[in-house]
Amino acid sequence: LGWLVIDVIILFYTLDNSAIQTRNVLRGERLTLEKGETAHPLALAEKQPQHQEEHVDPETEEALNNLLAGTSFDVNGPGSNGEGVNIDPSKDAEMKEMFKQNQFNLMASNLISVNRTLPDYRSSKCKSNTDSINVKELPSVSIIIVFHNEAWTTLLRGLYSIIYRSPRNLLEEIILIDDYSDRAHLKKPLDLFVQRLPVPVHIVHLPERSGLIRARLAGSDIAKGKVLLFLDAHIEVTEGWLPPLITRVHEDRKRVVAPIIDVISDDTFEYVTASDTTWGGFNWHLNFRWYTVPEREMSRRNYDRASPIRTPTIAGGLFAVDKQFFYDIGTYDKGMQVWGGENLEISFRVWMCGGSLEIHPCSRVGHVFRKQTPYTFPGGTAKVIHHNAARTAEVWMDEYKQFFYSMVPAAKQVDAGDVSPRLKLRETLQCKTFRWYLENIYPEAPVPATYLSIGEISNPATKLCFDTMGKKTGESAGVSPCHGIGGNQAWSLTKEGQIRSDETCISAFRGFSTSTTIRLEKCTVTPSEKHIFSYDEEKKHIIHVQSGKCIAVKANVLELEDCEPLNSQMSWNVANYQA
Ligand code: UD2
Ligand code: MN
Repeated sequence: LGWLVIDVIILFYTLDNSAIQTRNVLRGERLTLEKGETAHPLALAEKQPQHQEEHVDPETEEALNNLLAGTSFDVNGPGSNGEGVNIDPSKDAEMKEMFKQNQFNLMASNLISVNRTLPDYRSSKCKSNTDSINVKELPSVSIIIVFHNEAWTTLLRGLYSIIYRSPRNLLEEIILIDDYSDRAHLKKPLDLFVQRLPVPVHIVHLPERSGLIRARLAGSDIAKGKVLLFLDAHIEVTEGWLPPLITRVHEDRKRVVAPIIDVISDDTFEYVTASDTTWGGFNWHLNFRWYTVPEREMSRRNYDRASPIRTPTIAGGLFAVDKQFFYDIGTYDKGMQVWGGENLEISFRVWMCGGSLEIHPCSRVGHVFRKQTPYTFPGGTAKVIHHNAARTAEVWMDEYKQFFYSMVPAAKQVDAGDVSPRLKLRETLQCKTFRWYLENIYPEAPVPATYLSIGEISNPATKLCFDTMGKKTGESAGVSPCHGIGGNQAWSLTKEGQIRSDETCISAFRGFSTSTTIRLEKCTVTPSEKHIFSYDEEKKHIIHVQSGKCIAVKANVLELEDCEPLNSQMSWNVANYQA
């Protein structure tokens, strides 16, 4: 038995070495893989590079060689197995300077092999489910990656991870859309480099800055695969990531399916797995947000953590969709610019127009989440983001767009452009209402499906309004002079009796003193008694239902007191109140 063990160890050792050589082969020589062949490194080792005549100008060749000379292909080098890399403090200044280029630690990325190893993060259930998929029966996939000024090593690491970890016969092609970058490495050297990869890669260099939405459409328009799969340009896919996504789309072409998006640290490039009980939602700002999957959805899945999560929204960057279905439901809104908003737009549209959205917990893709965007927003960052979000609100949110405009008053000042073609699309597809979406798909949403008011809550005597003062939880709820533009003074009284501003609720809090203060707390899906209030329109009282006491303004904070009809500090106007 001892010898057997040693034999096995030696066998693995040699296998591993040949894998390393293969990966080196990919550096500079042209390899082609036929459909049906796998791109596994060991299979590639058997392949002979083809020495075709290339007519490459020497300058490009030299530029590529220079780039590759500075590129690590050492699978066992720093960062292998998904580990992070720490930069020596002596290089701190240089590291910080390089960080600015992409808003992630480029120096760390450049030290890590572009084909580094990653652990197989899947549960055993996921593994066996995926192993039982017959890949030959699945349709082919066009992977579409758009980028503006992406770094060389992150882009390559994404490409290698796809090539090594995807069944070759599923991969129709990889389409790269260069959204008018101005970095030399993304031009001719990249063109030449991708020709040498063992799967077909097409590059389109867009003649003007188009934004990620129109860039993705440039990709989908030329895609030959039956399924489209969009990815950001700074990702790494993990073992077994592809078949589960494609299987779900294949079984039902109206499903749009995303992987779990793991975190590649922007600081060390460590691969950190994300929770498998997280789904996508959104808040009043129309920001995409991650939330814990509610009990309702866990039980629908019979508590099977390998089973897909029906999610209200997707983050937007990584998802698979049937190409025909993507076109049937109106691709993207071409009126959106640069970045932002398209993720909620496609999420609302898919659900409201007869499709569904899923997160597949057996598919994991790492993504470098950044704290800031590194690139320019032609037209101004806020303006672009408000423009895109306003288009989503105008087309899809019906009366609920009020929540967005109350919270983000600046968005009202921005020209949303012509939304009539999108409204027409909604009409043609006979999509359901936003209320239907909130009631049936996302009852946990911070935007309440049924509400009695939306707008400011003001005390006429003092001209003070309920105000979160930008605080979230644990603090006394404040008031400040009414300014009439919403934002921190935007509140909604919901049918259930919550008084909420986005995700923050007011709550009756009885501390050690005899008085009861009103505090800010995170809203819960089912409100507890401390969160339940009612409005007496005649007396203008806001009453904490359980105690029967009234909210009064006292020295710039809110308190609960015995209700008195003549106390002007207990008198409230609730904007847009409708019982
Ligand atoms: C998230 C999504 C992203 C997109 C965005 C909202 C994930 C992991 N990422 O932001 O895909 O849905 O939310 O719009 O879900 N790019 C261009 N042209 C531009 C701007 C960006 O090609 O004008 C590229 C960029 O290089 C990148 C991709 O679009 O490859 C997404 O941009 P990002 O990585 O800055 O967005 P992210 O991850 O913050
Ligand atoms: Mn990204």
